[in-house]
Amino acid sequence: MKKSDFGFNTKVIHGGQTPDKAYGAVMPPIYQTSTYAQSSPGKHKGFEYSRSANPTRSALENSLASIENGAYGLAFASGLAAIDAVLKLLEPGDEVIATNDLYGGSYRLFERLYKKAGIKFHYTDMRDAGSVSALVTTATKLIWIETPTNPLLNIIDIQAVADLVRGKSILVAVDNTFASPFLQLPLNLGADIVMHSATKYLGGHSDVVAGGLVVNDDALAGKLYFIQNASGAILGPSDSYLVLRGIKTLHVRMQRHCENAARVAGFLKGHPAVDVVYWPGFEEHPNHEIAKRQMTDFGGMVSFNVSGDNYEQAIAIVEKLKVFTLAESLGGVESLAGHPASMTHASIPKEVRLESGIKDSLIRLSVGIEDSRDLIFDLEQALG
Ligand code: P1T
Repeated sequence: MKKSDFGFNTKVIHGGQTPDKAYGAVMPPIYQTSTYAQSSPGKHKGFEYSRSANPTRSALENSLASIENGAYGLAFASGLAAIDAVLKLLEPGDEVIATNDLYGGSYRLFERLYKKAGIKFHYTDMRDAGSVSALVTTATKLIWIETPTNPLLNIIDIQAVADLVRGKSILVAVDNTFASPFLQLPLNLGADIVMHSATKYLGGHSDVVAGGLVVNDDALAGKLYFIQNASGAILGPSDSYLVLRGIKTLHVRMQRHCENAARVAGFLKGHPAVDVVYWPGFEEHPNHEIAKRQMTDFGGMVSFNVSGDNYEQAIAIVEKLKVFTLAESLGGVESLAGHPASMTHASIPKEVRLESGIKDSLIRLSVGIEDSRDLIFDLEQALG
């Protein structure tokens, strides 16, 4: 049996991994070294300098490729460093079409750094995949999809978008941070690049900041590897180890995240202090059918607007939570709550944010893997 034929639960543990060559260590040692001895100039055992490659990082990169059903993985110092590497593929004058509801830091990177490098960004509501067509020009080089989106958990049909631009020399990149490969495999759906903030579900324990890219195409992998080495935003060996260790339990954590999120979403729906609940598992979620088709479950994130669109009330609620910690980030074992307008999405101008539907009364929950009963009690007392 080829390793690529393994099921997902086997891949997260064994995919791309071999016992260490020196002593058979089952987990890759943390090769905390910057350089490697050469017996003669250019004669070495496959590693020269740790910016170019490091065995612990390579183990993680092989794991990333395996779990995303890709051929090549690359690990970066953060999710944003991974996005930055993708944008460095572009030339001045190139155009990008991105989803209008996306992580504030991605928007900031696009608008504040790459716009001045001569890249043009168009934002559109990709819940209707057709909205992409009207924006495609001969200058379009990249489609940037986030699904489920951060923070409104909109669902974008990856295959439909990929089909629209097939054969047009336009790269389709999917930020798979919110879903993780346990829920969705963008490369199988026609995407060219999968990106991760491995800080989130892949790492899974809120103890590391990391990013990753996975691709299939040899030439694209070569260009990204060149950028990774030339720009140098690589993930260090200790952090690579932490992400690799996190990945080994991704499947069991994700099951519990999904179960708990379903219970939390069900509790919030119909609560008098809550207006809209955003969770793709609801049948009335606008793209529920697409979520059912392209994902294996509905994820661990739930967002909601406080009744009456009341900003002060939203702040009071997040301040009162005791089991949920008020903090940026998501995807760790512990439950977190965030207020996107003032935290993760504060770098998006208010009018742009409101246009995408991210109100000041929005609360975002990263539902952890605690007892769901305790999470619901906590929300009940805070909403009460
Ligand atoms: O934080 P970093 O590892 O650089 O990843 C950036 C990033 C990229 N894409 C998505 C969808 C993200 O959610 C993030 C980081 N997001 C948060 C810190 C947050 O709380 O939403």
